[in-house]
Amino acid sequence: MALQAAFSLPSAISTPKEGKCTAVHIKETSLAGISVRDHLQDDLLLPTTFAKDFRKRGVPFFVVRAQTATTAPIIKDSQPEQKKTERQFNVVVTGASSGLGLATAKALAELGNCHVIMACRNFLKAEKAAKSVGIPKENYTVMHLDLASLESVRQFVDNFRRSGRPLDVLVCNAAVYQPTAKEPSFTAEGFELSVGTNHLGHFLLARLLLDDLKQSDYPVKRLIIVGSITGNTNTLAGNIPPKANLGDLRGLVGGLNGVSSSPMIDGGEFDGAKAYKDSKVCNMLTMQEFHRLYHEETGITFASLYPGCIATTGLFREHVPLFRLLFPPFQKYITKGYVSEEEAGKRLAQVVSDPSLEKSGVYWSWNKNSSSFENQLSKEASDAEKARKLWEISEKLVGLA
Ligand code: LMG
Ligand code: NDP
Ligand code: PMR
Repeated sequence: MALQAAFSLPSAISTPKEGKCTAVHIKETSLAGISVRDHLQDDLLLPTTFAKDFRKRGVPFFVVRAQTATTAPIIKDSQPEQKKTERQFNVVVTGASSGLGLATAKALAELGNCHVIMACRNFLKAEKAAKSVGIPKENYTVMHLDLASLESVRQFVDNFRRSGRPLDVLVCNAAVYQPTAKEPSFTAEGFELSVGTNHLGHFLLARLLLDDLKQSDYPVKRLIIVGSITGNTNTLAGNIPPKANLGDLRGLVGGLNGVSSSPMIDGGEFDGAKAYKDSKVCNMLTMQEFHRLYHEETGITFASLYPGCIATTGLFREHVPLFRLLFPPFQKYITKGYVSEEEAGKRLAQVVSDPSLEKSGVYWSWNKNSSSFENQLSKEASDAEKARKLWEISEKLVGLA
């Protein structure tokens, strides 16, 4: 309830009028003990210089503090002259045609001054999805990206650069999950599909776009890679078999091709559910290696997150029908780990632009009150040596080394 109340306040949300402000207005509201205020004394809540800098420069953001749901103060002190020249805040979201990616695109567009580049494999589906959730035309562009093809990743980067838009935030969100596949399938370059798409495609994309992020002159520069609880064996969910385990990475070294090497990172027999969980471990390790190598030098924030169990998304499309039927009520009423797509999208949107979530190298999670906190990763998902090895092998596989 508190979780819903924190963000599902459509009637209390109004979009800013042209030229006036860039953040979301939330009227005086109190729900389930949660107070959401319009004229928030934000300087009490945020590191002051930081918050002021954000406001002056017109960065749209959500603010959520421990035990209290709040929303971004309105930018009142911006000069009108500044407004005229202020550019949109540009965020690339992969896999924005459904589920979490689409909900995030919607939440970002609602901030007002944000332009979402929806990087999707199915152009028409993405266009329809954007329209169906009511994202205004001026707040999004669909660009083709098939993460299961490294050629397509390179093509996307070229197209994006040709668009002339600066890049402020990259969100690596897309994923495939094949829990019922008996045999592996492969990407264009012959990597097992789940790790090939979820990890290697994103690895190349993020590496190539790092230069663009570096060039951003916005106060917010972030690279976010979506992780998950199921890749973390320090949790109950991460202990449901098959468990993630990258082993000594021998299958990855061999190229995951299922011919001269195993299609699995650890060199074992193919298991689609495990391959997905392994890919999420790769996502979380990659974020940490980016942080270690580039945070200090570039000032870019690198982060990962577990948005909650969004049991209704297309991720489970290949699962057996009985699972798809029982999984949402199971998560809602038994584990209580369920979150709606809308709520999860708002969480990811916070990681994109909220100044209080600026810290780099963090794996964010949310508690029952929908307050964000820095979560602990499992031993394997925080193994610095494995992160380094994964980075080096991945570089070779995607042709960067
Ligand atoms: C596996 O199959 C594959 O076998 C494996 O290879 C891999 O691909 C894996 O991670 C992917 O998927 C999935 C699934 C098939 O198998 C399982 O999940 C095994 C466990 C199922 C056992 C169910 C018992 C669960 C006990 C939960 C807690 C106890 C609750 C007690 C009930 C109290 C009621 C008040 O199986 C299925 O497809 C069906 C299983 C669906 C999984 C979701 C669990 C549902 C549990 C029942 C929930 C009922 C919800 C009702 C809510 C109403 C409450 C008021
Ligand atoms: P969805 O299936 O709804 O969304 C996945 C998106 O990825 C879709 O837009 C899909 O495109 C896109 N995609 C798949 N393959 C490719 C590809 N080759 N190239 C480009 N895009 C591709 O699932 P979710 O929204 O649930 O998943 C989003 C993220 O959230 C994933 O990273 C997942 O691991 C993570 N996550 C999800 C949880 C959940 O409970 N659902 C829990 C924790 C993390 P298309 O629409 O064309 O199929
Ligand atoms: Mg899991 C607190 C308990 C919890 C949470 C938060 C999740 C999240 N799951 C929990 C518990 C359990 N799950 C239990 C007790 C079971 C046995 C019945 C169980 C089973 C289960 C299955 C079969 N759960 C699953 C599956 C999947 O196929 C999903 C998966 O592993 O995808 C890789 C899944 C998930 N459980 C979650 C989350 C978030 C998922 C979705 C996948 C993800 O993106 O990580």
